Amino acid sequence: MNFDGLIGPTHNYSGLSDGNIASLKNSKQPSNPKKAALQGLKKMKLLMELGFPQGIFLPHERPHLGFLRDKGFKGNDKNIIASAAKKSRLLLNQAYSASSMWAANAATFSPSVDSFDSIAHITPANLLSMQHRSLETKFTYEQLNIIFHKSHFKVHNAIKTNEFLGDEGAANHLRLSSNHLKKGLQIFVYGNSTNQDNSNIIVRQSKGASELIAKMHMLDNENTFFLKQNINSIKKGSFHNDIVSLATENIFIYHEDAFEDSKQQISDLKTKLQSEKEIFFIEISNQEIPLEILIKSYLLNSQLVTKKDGEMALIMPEEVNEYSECKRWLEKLKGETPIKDLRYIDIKQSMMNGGGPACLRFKIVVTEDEFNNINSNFILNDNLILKLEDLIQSLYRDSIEIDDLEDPGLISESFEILDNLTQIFNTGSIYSFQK
Ligand code: SUG
Repeated sequence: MNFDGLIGPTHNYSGLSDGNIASLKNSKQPSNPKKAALQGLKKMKLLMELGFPQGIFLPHERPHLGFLRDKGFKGNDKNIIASAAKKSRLLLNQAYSASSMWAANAATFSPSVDSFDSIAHITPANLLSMQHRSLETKFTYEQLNIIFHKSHFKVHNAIKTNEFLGDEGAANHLRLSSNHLKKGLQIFVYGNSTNQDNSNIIVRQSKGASELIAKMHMLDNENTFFLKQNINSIKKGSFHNDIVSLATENIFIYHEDAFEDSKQQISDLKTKLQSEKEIFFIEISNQEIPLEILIKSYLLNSQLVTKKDGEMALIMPEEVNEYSECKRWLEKLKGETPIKDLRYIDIKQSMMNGGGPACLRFKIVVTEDEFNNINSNFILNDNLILKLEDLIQSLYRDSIEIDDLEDPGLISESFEILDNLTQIFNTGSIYSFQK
């Protein structure tokens, strides 16, 4: 099942992510938080229609006034925003980012079947490479603990070492198995040993962090693989691996330029696989789809799911339709694999910040017993959808320009929405403004 991040009321475009083409290109465009949240919900509804249980994460508290206080801004909430607006627009924008919507970066998940202790492990991402994203870690940890019961899930602390070991969660983590609940090969995709190795390119995932996670998650060496990204592909805009490769069960699709020394690494990876079922290794060549087009279209930032009848569905952003190379390749894919059901969805508001369908979700693999130990308040049903749609329609703004972040009214508006959400989800007081 998947958990999607409900898009928060301060969704905006402030160009905070170096190396993320869409974030920089759309910087300072007006955003539409109402539309964004409804688009996100519509994607969740589609998954439910396809027969999957759908979880949801609450948005994080924004503006993050604690962050601005730590940076030295003083006074009441309005004073803090006013002085940040005067002294550092960057800090103000960071404090207002709704980036927790991209749940693929919330954490790394390992299913219980893969771990020595037969417990499902979850480690929140530290997101060290981007200041605005690093603000997510603390609340993610708290929220994961509210959702996943201790009896069946181990929620770890995020990686924190003296070295700069960046971790971006599931966006750089793949798993291959003959079937979700069978033991699988976990693939940790990394950019470099530390994030500082390449002075002018931001490499978000470090090998060191991935290794620590594999250890904390009690994974078997035999069923773990560390796969190095191709630095040129990062340079061209693949800031997370989930833009140039994807895996679900026995399907692994990747671009020929996604990984360094690809032929060798893929061959090493194959020797580690002990699956009784055929594993499809589908490499996209530059001739089929040039890397630049793959990155622009977000074709592989899609959700690949196995439906009850065994057929697989691929849920892609509408933007894929703009590229004939992608359409041609998809027809071939349909002919050669169990992927038969192709869906296109409109999540333009998220796409404009570099977030496709796969970025918006945190994928987990659970047994029935584990599923029953997930806080059911965070699992969507028709009634909850209606309540959320109603709240979004009535209280979310339909436009935020970058200067609106100075508007003192946005603080109370945002907190009112979050307060309503805690009532809908029955969580009690979880945000700092409520304590
Ligand atoms: O971290 N964008 C996010 C997009 C995350 C996409 N996630 C995955 N590929 N899994 C990021 O770069 C933009 C924020 C801004 O510019 O306002 C932003 O944070």
